[in-house]
Amino acid sequence: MNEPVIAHRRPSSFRYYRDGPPDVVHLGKWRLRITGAGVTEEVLDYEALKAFPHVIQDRRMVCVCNWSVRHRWGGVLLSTLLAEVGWNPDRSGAFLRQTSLGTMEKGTYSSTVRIIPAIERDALLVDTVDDRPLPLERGFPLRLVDFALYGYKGVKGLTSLDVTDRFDRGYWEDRYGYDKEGLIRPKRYRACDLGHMILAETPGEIGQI
Ligand SMILES: Nc1nc2c(c(=O)[nH]1)N[C@H]1C(S)=C(S)[C@@H](COP(=O)(O)O)O[C@H]1N2
Ligand SMILES: [Mo]
Repeated sequence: MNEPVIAHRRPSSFRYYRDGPPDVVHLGKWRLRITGAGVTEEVLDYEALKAFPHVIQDRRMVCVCNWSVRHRWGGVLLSTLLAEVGWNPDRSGAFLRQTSLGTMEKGTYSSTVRIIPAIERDALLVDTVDDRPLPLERGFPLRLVDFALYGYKGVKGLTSLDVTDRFDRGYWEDRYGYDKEGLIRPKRYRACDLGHMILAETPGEIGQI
């Protein structure tokens, strides 16, 4: 995991380092397409997404480059959306491949997570942060976050979710051999919100701090 050193000083410059936020997203044209093995294909527009129950979660997100931040994240539970498309652990794919809108110049960003643990951990399709719509660079209009996993496992500027039988490698896994699982490791992280280092004592979500 050789991350450039600048990550420790300026986490913001590392938040969109693959594709970059799109210059603009037209909400009227934006769609979330859910497809894949053993689910009913569905294409949701923003209004349809907003019709699902909106939950707020106060949780810490952690980047593999050793910084973290706690926010009030708002959105739709992944379990809600998967129930909507008829995902069933017995006959649907076990993995979820997420793909971003991306940019013309740099292409898209993708990552795949395990569905069952994500559901059990109340993974969230986030559309607000600290009670405001996500800014473009934070992933407007939608991003997935599983808080037990490093940030690179959650795609910002999300436009498609594909249920699959394969645990595909995503951008960073392919390119730099990042761990496909992406489970947060016990060690010290900089808490940007607190302005000091914190110690994660167990693998997975940093819940208490
Ligand atoms: N589309 C897209 N999503 C992405 C990334 C990216 O480069 N492109 N970076 C990931 C990484 S490495 C992290 S740590 C988080 C950063 O989220 P933040 O902007 O809310 O800090 O977004 C993740 N999702
Ligand atoms: Mo990251």
